[in-house]
Amino acid sequence: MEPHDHRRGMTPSSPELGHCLGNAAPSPTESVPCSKNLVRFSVAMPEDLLIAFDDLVARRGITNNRSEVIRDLVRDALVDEEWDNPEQEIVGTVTMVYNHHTSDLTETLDTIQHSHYKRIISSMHVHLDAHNCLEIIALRGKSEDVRLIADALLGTKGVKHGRLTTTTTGKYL
Ligand code: NI
Repeated sequence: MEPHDHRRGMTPSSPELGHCLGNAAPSPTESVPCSKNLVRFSVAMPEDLLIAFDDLVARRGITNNRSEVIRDLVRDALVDEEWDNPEQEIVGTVTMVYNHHTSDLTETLDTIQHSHYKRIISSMHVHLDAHNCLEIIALRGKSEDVRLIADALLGTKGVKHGRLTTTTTGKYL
């Protein structure tokens, strides 16, 4: 697979990127890796959308500011894009809760996991009480494979609640 570069060939001198701030140390409110150049650009949006955005920034706490929240949103979009490519190597976690007394359930979940041991890189089992179990499974592989494994686990009869959390290897962020 082609290594993909989300910067799409733009360099800090590209006019689209505006003024490059160089490697100056970030301000206390800017949590940006020092190894990456910061570039300023202006954004136009409807006023009511900006008001709603600022409310979102405020809800994220005092360490956040517009720039940090925009960076997070862009990274979220890029991770979603990685997942949209079935061939892309991604990372995800499956979280599920089930009653281990349910007939065949534990065995079925175990069989699925053994069938995909190369893609399941870690798992944690928590006995929540006398009946309920919490299982957290970390997966790494092509997004289509990870989705299939997650669907098989979460679709197993008797799983009370479960969710696939989609994240990234971090290589392209
Ligand atoms: Ni248990």
